[in-house]
Amino acid sequence: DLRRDLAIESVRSTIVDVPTVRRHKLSQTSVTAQSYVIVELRLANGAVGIGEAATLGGPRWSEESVEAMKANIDTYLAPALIGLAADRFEAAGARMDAAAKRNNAAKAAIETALFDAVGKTLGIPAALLLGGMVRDSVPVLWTLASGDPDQEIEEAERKLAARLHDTFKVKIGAQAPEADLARLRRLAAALEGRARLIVDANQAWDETTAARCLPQLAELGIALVEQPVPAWNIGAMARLRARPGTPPLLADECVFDAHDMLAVAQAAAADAVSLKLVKHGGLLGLKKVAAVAEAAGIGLYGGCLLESSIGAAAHLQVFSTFRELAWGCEHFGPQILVDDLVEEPLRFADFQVHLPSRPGIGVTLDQARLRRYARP
Ligand code: MUC
Ligand code: MG
Repeated sequence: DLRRDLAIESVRSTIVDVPTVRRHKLSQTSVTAQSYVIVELRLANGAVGIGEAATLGGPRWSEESVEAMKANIDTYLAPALIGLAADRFEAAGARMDAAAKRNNAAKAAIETALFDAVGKTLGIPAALLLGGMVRDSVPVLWTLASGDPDQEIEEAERKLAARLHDTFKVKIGAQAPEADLARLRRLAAALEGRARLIVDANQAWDETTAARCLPQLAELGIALVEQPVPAWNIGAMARLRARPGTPPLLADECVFDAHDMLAVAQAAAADAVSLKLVKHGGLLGLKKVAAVAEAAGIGLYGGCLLESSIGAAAHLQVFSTFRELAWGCEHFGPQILVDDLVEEPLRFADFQVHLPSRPGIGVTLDQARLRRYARP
């Protein structure tokens, strides 16, 4: 019977390092390769589901590293699931939470593999297990993060000409605010009337610096400012947001679980929230955070941690189910890697990334590429 066939038989985790096409610089780190844990989860019926946990520069963006994730998946999370029916998604979440605190990216990779395996078994996209699709493509931005404005303008021009991206997120905070403002002035002037700009400071500023710089960003036409102050400082986000001349604020590192989202909503500390599997612990956790945001009138933004087509496809499955996704998404990750990990990469066209139509999360792991990028 189906229940017995769906029993989780084994979980395999592999660390991979995939080089990026250029250096990607954030306030707290800089990378030339992306490291992921790829999960392959096998059911008794032979179906294999896949999932991905992304990091950015080791345990610097958040506390999880690929090495820690692999250890915790192999030692604690996978053993807690063996024998459970793969379609008991909430029960699997409860078992994983009992086996390990937080470890949200590791849990998300496993839960993604559950949705993929069950979707493949039933011959349906994972989105149908999450409420069903409202859309089959999502507007997708590109991130400018070399730190060199000449290179960034040239890169943006190429993306615009290819009709791939017309919104750009600029990573700021790695240098003095005045240097970033000068850089943004150049980008805004070069792209005026043709592209929309947002910025992400990755917690780099204190409240005083943010109070000084935010009105200048608004004057430059910056449409959204992501996590200008440290994640713990929700009070500062709320006070900044209440000041006249502050552009809309996007919560990123300050919202991991639904309780964080509730605190941000109660403090009126954000206009939008960046939704990411690595933060919310899985597709169901991501939907719960989104529901709290929706209840508070906070807009949804489809966030990323530079995932490959595996992680991006998983995000698209859940993003496709939202009635409103006001700010589109940023799943440009597959395009910044020198190579992808799947047989058919996601399709980027007309400023959108398209939901794959195959069962599960919709992509197939390329075993040869997995071996090529696997850490020895
Ligand atoms: C972040 O903080 O948003 C997403 C895109 C990017 O360039 O960095 C990441 C993480
Ligand atoms: Mg961010």
